[in-house]
Amino acid sequence: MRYIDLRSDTVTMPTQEMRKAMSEAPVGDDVYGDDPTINRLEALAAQMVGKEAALFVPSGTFGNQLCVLTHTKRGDEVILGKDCHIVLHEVGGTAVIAGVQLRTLDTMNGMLVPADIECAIRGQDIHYPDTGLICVENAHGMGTAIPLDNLTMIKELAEEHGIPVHMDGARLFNAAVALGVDACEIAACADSVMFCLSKGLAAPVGSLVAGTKDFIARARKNRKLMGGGMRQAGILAAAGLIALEKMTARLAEDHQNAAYLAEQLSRIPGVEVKDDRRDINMVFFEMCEDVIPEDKLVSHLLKNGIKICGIENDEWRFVTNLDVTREDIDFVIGKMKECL
Ligand code: TLP
Repeated sequence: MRYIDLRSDTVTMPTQEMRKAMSEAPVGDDVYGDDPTINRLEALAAQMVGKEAALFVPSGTFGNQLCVLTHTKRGDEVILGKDCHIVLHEVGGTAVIAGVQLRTLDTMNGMLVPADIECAIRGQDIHYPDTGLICVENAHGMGTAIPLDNLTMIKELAEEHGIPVHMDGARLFNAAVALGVDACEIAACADSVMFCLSKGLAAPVGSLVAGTKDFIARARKNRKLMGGGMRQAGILAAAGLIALEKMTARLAEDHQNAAYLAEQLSRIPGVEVKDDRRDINMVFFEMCEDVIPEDKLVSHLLKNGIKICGIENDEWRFVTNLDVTREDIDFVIGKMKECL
Protein backbone atom coordinates (compact mmCIF):
# COMPACT_ATOMS: atom_id res chain seq x y z
CA MET A 1 0.00 0.00 0.00
CA ARG A 2 1.24 3.48 -0.82
CA TYR A 3 1.02 5.89 2.11
CA ILE A 4 0.88 9.67 1.96
CA ASP A 5 3.43 10.46 4.63
CA LEU A 6 3.35 13.92 6.20
CA ARG A 7 5.34 13.04 9.32
CA SER A 8 8.57 14.56 8.02
CA ASP A 9 10.76 15.01 4.95
CA THR A 10 13.05 12.34 6.42
CA VAL A 11 10.55 9.78 5.08
CA THR A 12 11.37 10.45 1.41
CA MET A 13 12.45 7.42 -0.59
CA PRO A 14 15.64 7.43 -2.68
CA THR A 15 14.91 8.03 -6.37
CA GLN A 16 15.52 5.37 -9.05
CA GLU A 17 18.49 7.42 -10.24
CA MET A 18 19.95 7.28 -6.72
CA ARG A 19 19.44 3.53 -6.47
CA LYS A 20 21.19 3.02 -9.81
CA ALA A 21 24.10 5.30 -8.88
CA MET A 22 24.45 3.47 -5.55
CA SER A 23 24.71 0.11 -7.27
CA GLU A 24 27.41 1.35 -9.63
CA ALA A 25 29.44 3.62 -7.31
CA PRO A 26 33.23 3.15 -7.21
CA VAL A 27 34.12 2.65 -3.55
CA GLY A 28 37.08 2.14 -1.21
CA ASP A 29 37.86 2.20 2.50
CA ASP A 30 36.99 5.74 3.56
CA VAL A 31 38.82 5.48 6.89
CA TYR A 32 41.98 5.30 4.73
CA GLY A 33 40.60 8.12 2.54
CA ASP A 34 40.30 5.64 -0.33
CA ASP A 35 36.66 6.07 -1.32
CA PRO A 36 36.51 8.14 -4.53
CA THR A 37 32.75 8.70 -4.30
CA ILE A 38 32.98 9.97 -0.71
CA ASN A 39 35.88 12.21 -1.74
CA ARG A 40 33.79 13.66 -4.59
CA LEU A 41 30.81 14.23 -2.30
CA GLU A 42 32.91 15.97 0.35
CA ALA A 43 34.57 18.22 -2.24
CA LEU A 44 31.22 19.16 -3.80
CA ALA A 45 29.63 19.76 -0.39
CA ALA A 46 32.45 22.08 0.71
CA GLN A 47 32.18 24.02 -2.54
CA MET A 48 28.38 24.36 -2.32
CA VAL A 49 28.55 25.93 1.13
CA GLY A 50 31.74 27.94 0.52
CA LYS A 51 33.93 26.18 3.08
CA GLU A 52 37.46 24.77 2.76
CA ALA A 53 36.53 21.17 3.53
CA ALA A 54 33.64 18.86 4.39
CA LEU A 55 33.12 15.49 6.08
CA PHE A 56 30.44 12.86 5.50
CA VAL A 57 28.64 11.73 8.67
CA PRO A 58 25.83 9.22 9.26
CA SER A 59 23.13 11.65 10.41
CA GLY A 60 22.27 15.22 11.27
CA THR A 61 22.32 14.47 14.96
CA PHE A 62 25.77 12.92 14.57
CA GLY A 63 26.99 15.98 12.65
CA ASN A 64 25.72 18.46 15.25
CA GLN A 65 27.15 16.47 18.14
CA LEU A 66 30.46 16.06 16.32
CA CYS A 67 30.72 19.81 15.74
CA VAL A 68 29.90 20.61 19.37
CA LEU A 69 32.55 18.09 20.48
CA THR A 70 35.14 19.49 18.07
CA HIS A 71 34.58 23.16 18.92
CA THR A 72 34.45 22.83 22.72
CA LYS A 73 36.23 21.39 25.72
CA ARG A 74 34.53 19.57 28.59
CA GLY A 75 32.67 21.94 30.93
CA ASP A 76 32.28 24.73 28.37
CA GLU A 77 28.95 26.49 28.01
CA VAL A 78 27.13 26.53 24.67
CA ILE A 79 24.65 29.32 23.90
CA LEU A 80 21.68 28.34 21.76
CA GLY A 81 17.92 28.75 21.34
CA LYS A 82 15.71 26.78 23.72
CA ASP A 83 13.67 25.44 20.79
CA CYS A 84 16.50 24.17 18.59
CA HIS A 85 17.02 20.56 17.55
CA ILE A 86 20.20 20.14 19.63
CA VAL A 87 18.23 20.98 22.76
CA LEU A 88 14.91 19.30 21.97
CA HIS A 89 15.61 16.24 19.86
CA GLU A 90 19.17 14.99 20.32
CA VAL A 91 18.63 12.86 23.43
CA GLY A 92 20.73 15.18 25.61
CA GLY A 93 23.77 14.13 23.59
CA THR A 94 25.80 17.27 24.30
CA ALA A 95 25.97 16.31 28.00
CA VAL A 96 27.10 12.78 27.18
CA ILE A 97 29.42 13.32 24.21
CA ALA A 98 31.05 16.75 24.52
CA GLY A 99 30.28 17.10 28.26
CA VAL A 100 29.15 20.70 27.86
CA GLN A 101 26.49 22.77 29.58
CA LEU A 102 23.74 24.33 27.48
CA ARG A 103 22.69 27.93 28.06
CA THR A 104 19.32 28.11 26.35
CA LEU A 105 17.80 31.42 25.29
CA ASP A 106 14.29 32.44 24.25
CA THR A 107 13.87 32.98 20.54
CA MET A 108 11.47 34.75 18.21
CA ASN A 109 10.21 31.77 16.20
CA GLY A 110 13.70 30.28 16.26
CA MET A 111 15.58 33.55 15.79
CA LEU A 112 18.04 34.41 18.57
CA VAL A 113 18.25 38.01 19.75
CA PRO A 114 21.90 39.20 19.49
CA ALA A 115 21.56 41.36 22.65
CA ASP A 116 20.47 38.29 24.63
CA ILE A 117 23.52 36.39 23.38
CA GLU A 118 25.77 39.27 24.39
CA CYS A 119 24.33 39.15 27.93
CA ALA A 120 24.81 35.37 28.09
CA ILE A 121 28.49 35.38 27.06
CA ARG A 122 30.54 34.70 30.17
CA GLY A 123 33.23 37.03 31.43
CA GLN A 124 36.39 36.05 33.30
CA ASP A 125 35.49 34.78 36.76
CA ILE A 126 36.73 31.76 38.66
CA HIS A 127 33.10 30.62 39.10
CA TYR A 128 32.13 30.72 35.43
CA PRO A 129 32.35 28.14 32.69
CA ASP A 130 33.92 29.38 29.44
CA THR A 131 31.48 30.21 26.64
CA GLY A 132 32.79 27.74 24.07
CA LEU A 133 30.26 27.92 21.24
CA ILE A 134 27.13 29.59 19.88
CA CYS A 135 24.71 27.46 17.85
CA VAL A 136 22.16 28.71 15.35
CA GLU A 137 19.68 26.74 13.24
CA ASN A 138 18.59 27.53 9.65
CA ALA A 139 16.08 26.69 8.37
CA HIS A 140 14.69 26.42 11.87
CA GLY A 141 12.62 23.40 12.85
CA MET A 142 9.81 25.79 13.81
CA GLY A 143 9.29 26.33 10.08
CA THR A 144 11.16 29.61 9.72
CA ALA A 145 14.07 30.78 7.58
CA ILE A 146 16.30 32.96 9.76
CA PRO A 147 17.22 36.20 7.93
CA LEU A 148 20.84 36.84 6.98
CA ASP A 149 21.11 40.13 8.87
CA ASN A 150 20.32 38.40 12.16
CA LEU A 151 22.88 35.66 11.49
CA THR A 152 25.48 38.24 10.43
CA MET A 153 25.01 40.17 13.66
CA ILE A 154 25.44 37.00 15.70
CA LYS A 155 28.58 36.05 13.77
CA GLU A 156 30.11 39.51 14.27
CA LEU A 157 29.32 39.42 17.97
CA ALA A 158 30.83 35.95 18.29
CA GLU A 159 33.98 37.09 16.47
CA GLU A 160 34.38 40.06 18.82
CA HIS A 161 34.43 37.59 21.70
CA GLY A 162 36.51 34.93 19.94
CA ILE A 163 33.68 32.37 20.11
CA PRO A 164 32.98 30.00 17.19
CA VAL A 165 29.50 29.64 15.68
CA HIS A 166 28.01 26.31 14.58
CA MET A 167 25.00 26.22 12.29
CA ASP A 168 22.53 23.33 12.30
CA GLY A 169 21.62 23.60 8.63
CA ALA A 170 19.78 20.29 8.43
CA ARG A 171 17.53 22.15 5.95
CA LEU A 172 20.10 24.70 4.77
CA PHE A 173 18.94 24.47 1.16
CA ASN A 174 15.32 25.03 2.19
CA ALA A 175 16.49 28.17 3.96
CA ALA A 176 18.40 29.26 0.84
CA VAL A 177 15.27 28.80 -1.30
CA ALA A 178 13.06 30.62 1.22
CA LEU A 179 15.48 33.55 1.59
CA GLY A 180 16.31 33.66 -2.13
CA VAL A 181 20.07 33.54 -1.46
CA ASP A 182 22.89 31.10 -2.14
CA ALA A 183 23.58 28.51 0.59
CA CYS A 184 27.15 29.92 0.77
CA GLU A 185 25.83 33.24 2.06
CA ILE A 186 24.00 31.57 4.92
CA ALA A 187 26.90 29.25 5.75
CA ALA A 188 29.27 32.25 5.78
CA CYS A 189 27.58 33.29 9.04
CA ALA A 190 29.03 30.24 10.82
CA ASP A 191 32.42 28.59 11.33
CA SER A 192 30.93 25.13 10.89
CA VAL A 193 27.74 24.06 9.21
CA MET A 194 25.93 20.73 9.21
CA PHE A 195 23.43 19.94 6.47
CA CYS A 196 21.39 16.82 5.70
CA LEU A 197 21.08 14.81 2.50
CA SER A 198 18.33 12.60 3.85
CA LYS A 199 15.55 15.13 4.35
CA GLY A 200 13.97 17.01 1.45
CA LEU A 201 16.91 16.06 -0.78
CA ALA A 202 15.73 12.43 -0.64
CA ALA A 203 19.02 10.58 -0.15
CA PRO A 204 18.57 7.53 2.07
CA VAL A 205 21.33 8.31 4.60
CA GLY A 206 23.82 10.96 5.53
CA SER A 207 24.75 14.51 6.39
CA LEU A 208 27.81 16.67 5.93
CA VAL A 209 29.72 18.98 8.18
CA ALA A 210 31.81 21.71 6.61
CA GLY A 211 34.35 24.20 7.90
CA THR A 212 38.03 25.06 7.68
CA LYS A 213 40.55 22.37 6.73
CA ASP A 214 41.87 22.35 10.27
CA PHE A 215 38.39 22.00 11.80
CA ILE A 216 37.48 19.17 9.45
CA ALA A 217 40.76 17.34 10.18
CA ARG A 218 39.95 17.47 13.90
CA ALA A 219 36.33 16.49 13.23
CA ARG A 220 37.53 13.52 11.16
CA LYS A 221 39.42 12.18 14.15
CA ASN A 222 36.46 12.83 16.47
CA ARG A 223 34.15 11.09 13.98
CA LYS A 224 36.35 8.01 14.41
CA LEU A 225 36.14 8.40 18.19
CA MET A 226 32.34 8.49 17.95
CA GLY A 227 32.34 5.29 15.89
CA GLY A 228 31.42 7.08 12.68
CA GLY A 229 34.39 6.06 10.54
CA MET A 230 32.67 4.28 7.68
CA ARG A 231 34.26 1.99 5.11
CA GLN A 232 32.78 1.57 1.59
CA ALA A 233 30.38 4.40 2.30
CA GLY A 234 30.61 5.60 -1.30
CA ILE A 235 27.48 3.49 -1.80
CA LEU A 236 25.70 6.13 0.29
CA ALA A 237 27.65 9.09 -1.07
CA ALA A 238 26.54 8.19 -4.61
CA ALA A 239 22.95 9.02 -3.63
CA GLY A 240 24.22 12.09 -1.79
CA LEU A 241 25.86 13.42 -4.95
CA ILE A 242 22.54 13.24 -6.77
CA ALA A 243 20.86 14.91 -3.79
CA LEU A 244 23.25 17.86 -4.02
CA GLU A 245 23.45 18.06 -7.80
CA LYS A 246 19.81 17.56 -8.70
CA MET A 247 17.48 17.86 -5.73
CA THR A 248 18.15 21.28 -4.20
CA ALA A 249 16.39 23.19 -6.99
CA ARG A 250 13.13 21.30 -6.54
CA LEU A 251 12.71 22.19 -2.83
CA ALA A 252 10.71 25.24 -3.94
CA GLU A 253 8.00 22.81 -5.05
CA ASP A 254 7.74 21.41 -1.48
CA HIS A 255 7.43 24.96 -0.18
CA GLN A 256 4.65 25.75 -2.68
CA ASN A 257 2.84 22.56 -1.74
CA ALA A 258 3.13 23.50 1.94
CA ALA A 259 1.65 26.92 1.15
CA TYR A 260 -1.24 25.19 -0.63
CA LEU A 261 -1.70 22.78 2.29
CA ALA A 262 -1.69 25.69 4.77
CA GLU A 263 -4.32 27.53 2.75
CA GLN A 264 -6.57 24.47 2.56
CA LEU A 265 -6.15 23.67 6.25
CA SER A 266 -6.97 27.22 7.30
CA ARG A 267 -10.36 26.87 5.57
CA ILE A 268 -11.33 24.07 7.94
CA PRO A 269 -13.31 25.50 10.90
CA GLY A 270 -11.40 25.07 14.18
CA VAL A 271 -7.98 24.87 12.52
CA GLU A 272 -5.53 27.66 13.29
CA VAL A 273 -2.49 27.63 11.01
CA LYS A 274 0.67 29.30 12.35
CA ASP A 275 1.11 31.71 9.47
CA ASP A 276 4.16 33.39 10.97
CA ARG A 277 6.09 30.13 10.61
CA ARG A 278 5.36 29.33 7.02
CA ASP A 279 8.72 29.77 5.27
CA ILE A 280 9.60 26.21 4.25
CA ASN A 281 7.99 22.80 3.72
CA MET A 282 6.30 22.67 7.12
CA VAL A 283 2.83 23.62 8.26
CA PHE A 284 2.14 23.98 11.97
CA PHE A 285 -1.39 24.32 13.25
CA GLU A 286 -3.52 24.08 16.34
CA MET A 287 -6.89 22.42 16.49
CA CYS A 288 -8.98 22.32 19.66
CA GLU A 289 -9.27 18.89 21.29
CA ASP A 290 -13.07 19.32 21.19
CA VAL A 291 -12.90 19.70 17.40
CA ILE A 292 -11.35 16.24 17.21
CA PRO A 293 -9.37 14.10 19.68
CA GLU A 294 -5.75 13.53 18.64
CA ASP A 295 -5.84 9.72 18.47
CA LYS A 296 -9.05 9.77 16.44
CA LEU A 297 -7.57 11.94 13.71
CA VAL A 298 -4.30 9.98 13.60
CA SER A 299 -6.10 6.63 13.33
CA HIS A 300 -8.74 7.84 10.85
CA LEU A 301 -6.07 9.17 8.51
CA LEU A 302 -3.92 6.06 8.92
CA LYS A 303 -6.88 3.88 7.94
CA ASN A 304 -7.03 5.96 4.79
CA GLY A 305 -3.34 5.56 3.99
CA ILE A 306 -2.15 8.86 5.48
CA LYS A 307 0.61 8.99 8.09
CA ILE A 308 0.86 11.97 10.44
CA CYS A 309 2.58 12.58 13.76
CA GLY A 310 0.57 13.33 16.90
CA ILE A 311 0.58 16.66 18.70
CA GLU A 312 3.89 18.05 20.04
CA ASN A 313 3.88 21.21 22.17
CA ASP A 314 0.14 21.61 21.50
CA GLU A 315 0.73 21.72 17.75
CA TRP A 316 0.30 19.52 14.74
CA ARG A 317 3.08 19.50 12.12
CA PHE A 318 2.53 18.41 8.52
CA VAL A 319 5.61 18.27 6.29
CA THR A 320 5.53 18.22 2.49
CA ASN A 321 8.20 16.39 0.56
CA LEU A 322 9.19 14.83 -2.75
CA ASP A 323 6.69 11.99 -2.36
CA VAL A 324 3.66 14.23 -1.62
CA THR A 325 1.77 15.71 -4.57
CA ARG A 326 -0.95 18.40 -4.80
CA GLU A 327 -3.50 15.63 -5.40
CA ASP A 328 -2.30 13.94 -2.21
CA ILE A 329 -2.89 17.18 -0.33
CA ASP A 330 -6.44 17.43 -1.69
CA PHE A 331 -7.01 13.82 -0.60
CA VAL A 332 -5.68 14.54 2.92
CA ILE A 333 -7.88 17.63 3.27
CA GLY A 334 -10.89 15.62 2.12
CA LYS A 335 -10.21 12.88 4.67
CA MET A 336 -9.70 15.44 7.45
CA LYS A 337 -13.01 17.11 6.66
CA GLU A 338 -14.67 13.67 6.61
CA CYS A 339 -13.28 12.94 10.07
CA LEU A 340 -14.21 16.31 11.53
N1 TLP B 1 14.61 16.39 12.56
C1 TLP B 1 13.58 15.38 12.54
C2 TLP B 1 13.23 14.96 13.96
O1 TLP B 1 14.37 14.64 14.68
C3 TLP B 1 12.49 16.01 14.72
C4 TLP B 1 12.38 15.88 11.79
O2 TLP B 1 11.54 15.04 11.44
O3 TLP B 1 12.29 17.10 11.54
N2 TLP B 1 18.56 19.37 12.89
C5 TLP B 1 17.30 19.63 12.54
C6 TLP B 1 16.86 21.04 12.42
C7 TLP B 1 16.41 18.58 12.29
O4 TLP B 1 15.15 18.87 11.98
C8 TLP B 1 16.86 17.25 12.38
C9 TLP B 1 15.91 16.10 12.16
C10 TLP B 1 18.20 17.03 12.73
C11 TLP B 1 19.03 18.11 13.00
C12 TLP B 1 18.77 15.64 12.92
O5 TLP B 1 18.87 14.93 11.75
P1 TLP B 1 18.90 13.32 11.78
O6 TLP B 1 17.47 12.88 11.87
O7 TLP B 1 19.55 12.96 10.49
O8 TLP B 1 19.70 12.91 12.97
